[in-house]
Amino acid sequence: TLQYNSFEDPRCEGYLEDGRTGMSPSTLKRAFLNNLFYVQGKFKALATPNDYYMALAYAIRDRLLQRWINTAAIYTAQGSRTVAYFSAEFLMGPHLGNNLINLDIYKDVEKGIAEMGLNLGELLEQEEEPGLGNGGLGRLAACYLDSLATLEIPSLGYGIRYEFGIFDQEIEDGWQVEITDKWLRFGNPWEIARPEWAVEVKLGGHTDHYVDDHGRYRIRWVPDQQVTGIPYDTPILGCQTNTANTLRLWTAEAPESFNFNAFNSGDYLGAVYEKVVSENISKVLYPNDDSSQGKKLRLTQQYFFVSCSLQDMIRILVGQELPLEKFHEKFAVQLNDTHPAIAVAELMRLLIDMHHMSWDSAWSITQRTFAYTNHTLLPEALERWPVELFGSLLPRHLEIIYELNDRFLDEVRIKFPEDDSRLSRMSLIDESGERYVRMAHLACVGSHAINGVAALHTELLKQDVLYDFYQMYPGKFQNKTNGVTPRRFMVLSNPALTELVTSKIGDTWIKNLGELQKLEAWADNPEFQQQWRQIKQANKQELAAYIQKHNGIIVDPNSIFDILAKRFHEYKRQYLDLLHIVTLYNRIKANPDIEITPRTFIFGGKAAPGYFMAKLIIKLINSVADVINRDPDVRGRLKVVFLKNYNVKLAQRIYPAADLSEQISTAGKEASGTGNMKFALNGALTIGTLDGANVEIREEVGAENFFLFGLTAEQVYAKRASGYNPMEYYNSNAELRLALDRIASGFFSHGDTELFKPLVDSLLHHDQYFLLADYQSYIDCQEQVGLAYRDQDRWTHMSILNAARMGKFSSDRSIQDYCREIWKVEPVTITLENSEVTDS
Ligand code: B1N
Repeated sequence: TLQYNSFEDPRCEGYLEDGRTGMSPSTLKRAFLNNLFYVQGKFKALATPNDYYMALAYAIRDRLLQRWINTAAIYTAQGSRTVAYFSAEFLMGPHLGNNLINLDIYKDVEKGIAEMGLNLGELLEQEEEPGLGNGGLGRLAACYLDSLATLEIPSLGYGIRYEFGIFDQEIEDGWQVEITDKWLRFGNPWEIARPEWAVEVKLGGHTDHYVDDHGRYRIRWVPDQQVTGIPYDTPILGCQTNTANTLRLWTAEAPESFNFNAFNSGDYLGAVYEKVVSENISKVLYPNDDSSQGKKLRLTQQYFFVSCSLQDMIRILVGQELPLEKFHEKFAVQLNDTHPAIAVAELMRLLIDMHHMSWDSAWSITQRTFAYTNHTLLPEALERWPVELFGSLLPRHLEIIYELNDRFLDEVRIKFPEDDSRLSRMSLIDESGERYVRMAHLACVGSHAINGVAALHTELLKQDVLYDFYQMYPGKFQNKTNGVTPRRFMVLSNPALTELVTSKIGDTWIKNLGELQKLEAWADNPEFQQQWRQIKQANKQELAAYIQKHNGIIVDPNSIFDILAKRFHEYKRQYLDLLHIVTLYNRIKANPDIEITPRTFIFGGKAAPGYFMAKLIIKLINSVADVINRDPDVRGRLKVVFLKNYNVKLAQRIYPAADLSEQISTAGKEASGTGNMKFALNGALTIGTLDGANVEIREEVGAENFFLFGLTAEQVYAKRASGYNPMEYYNSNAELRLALDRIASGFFSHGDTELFKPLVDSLLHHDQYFLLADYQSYIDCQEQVGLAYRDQDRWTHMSILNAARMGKFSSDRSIQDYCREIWKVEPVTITLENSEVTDS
């Protein structure tokens, strides 16, 4: 249909534009109205905001499909080497706005929508975000998919299509309440089901050892359950390229022929029950960040998506008429933490049992296929499965792991003779008490590369958590500092700053973030400084309006917006931020005329539903907010706000409005952090410890543009080793004592001295995360922040330099490093001209 041909847009040069691919404003408008009518079955008089959102989403999806199909066609024709990113979490955030940015039609669409009397911002608000992740780890996977597509790297994201993603957080009486996230309620216009590529996954049962017809010794897995995995594909568009890669997420269903016997014998309910059990596998995301629960359903989820994905890759390989021996040449598989580490045993099983390969060939392919990223040093997050539980679900994999372990420990014995304690430390099976399968060890042994996510983290891995593995395989260890995508976290979320930057240095920084450095030339230009400040001010006003709407609190956009937004965890030390707030409050109470740079303290974040202390900290923040925000003595100098339901959508509002980014974890605990990068990119200054990527951020922006406080990781270890006593700090620091006493006294809990007792006691008697040790240093540093903010020219200068020096923290840089140093994969250019697909 050439009915809507339009040649008025220069981007369309070289191919004919039609109603489904054209990007000129008139074509887009027409497509939008067509979709409203033909897909939503509505016209303007009856349409709801959601109908409009859907109509626009489908109009944009049409534009993606052409790129997507071309991309797949070219990868297939060329047999391109492909990255498979295995992750239990993909925290994508809303798609529509991002796709408009990457197609470079945001402004045109905004204008076209406005001409129809609608508001693009309101339509974007309609999208339910796919919250299929907890925090940094899931969001990193999403940023990496964006960069892979932008860099034109053939890649697939593989994961689980959870029916319920991360819970929605409500606040009732100051407490967190969890609500199920029904993100699929109104349908998902961005995915396409591919039932024709369904695969079967076996579970449970036992193994049979037998001799086959040719007299060969074989092993057969006799499972007692089977589920079907259905892939759902979402296109992942690169920025200003034609590349559209795929995120392939698996849904679990009961097999077509499930429990035929039960059904025939009239046990209808029994048969339906089995269907329910199968479908539970992809029902819900485990809401824990940085901890592992050891639940069988979680292991089932992990195995389910890994098995589906590896079988899918074998289908692709066979489809391209490549032999299985080339699996590692076709695919580079990245294991996003140990959640998919069972893939090591599953690929072995598929190659040996299903495809009759020898152990040695299979092992060589497996090791050359996988690489493993570690994301945490926290002991409670290191995954291990009780051997019995593991064997009841995956009996064949347990045998494979035992065999792998025998061979691996032989290797260790050769390299380190007569060192039994090393053998037991390194074994894939922990046999110190109840026996466990150690997933990090499996990942290390089965991978050719092992990486941490920031320089300090990688060093600590080598010195501590994976010390023995580093001694065994020093060449496997690498650092890959995390990064974030500037498309979503700047271009989409901070359009005013994007425009200002582009007006000075052109727009190539969007795909080459190092170019932001050119802004340094403007850092002291008064006019530029003023524009920079005005934009921050406007962003703060927008957030202030959001706060007023959602919290009913009026905040002052001239105050410092001091923001801590991330998952709640004791090691992230939201509680330390609170101690600062209570200290300032105490100073005001003692001296109502004291000069204090006005601040608005903003918190956002979810706590794992079973994490009592984290939930109590949320309650304490809200309780302190209630008192401080009402107290007339404070006279507007302090405000405390807890923004509920922190997610990608809200994060996009928060970063552009921040003056101060709180990155205050105990040194040695935060593997990297990525929020730290997003804040700084948007011109916030950081107050932080020497932890995770903070170290590198400070290196890049310069020590004079970073508010540093607290013990180093080394000092923390030394203090712990020499016997840390938090009570000494309490006894010797009057302001600290006053702050803790105020909390303990029931002042923030209507006189109830029991409510926050667990929090106060944990600090006084354990203080696992060294809050009291870092308290004074933090308070002093915050004093410096307050002073610096009073000199607006100095502050703006620092803010500009922070943004200008964020080049290193683009996920494009991270992905380029992975491509070069781990995956050995090259870009493939996608053209739309003269392709089979578009000529039809
Ligand atoms: O991964 C992020 C890092 O920037 C953060 O510092 C790190 O805390 C985070 C079990 C995790 N590590 N481990 C997890 C998530 C879910 C789960 O079930 C562990 N998340 C991180 C990206 O590198």
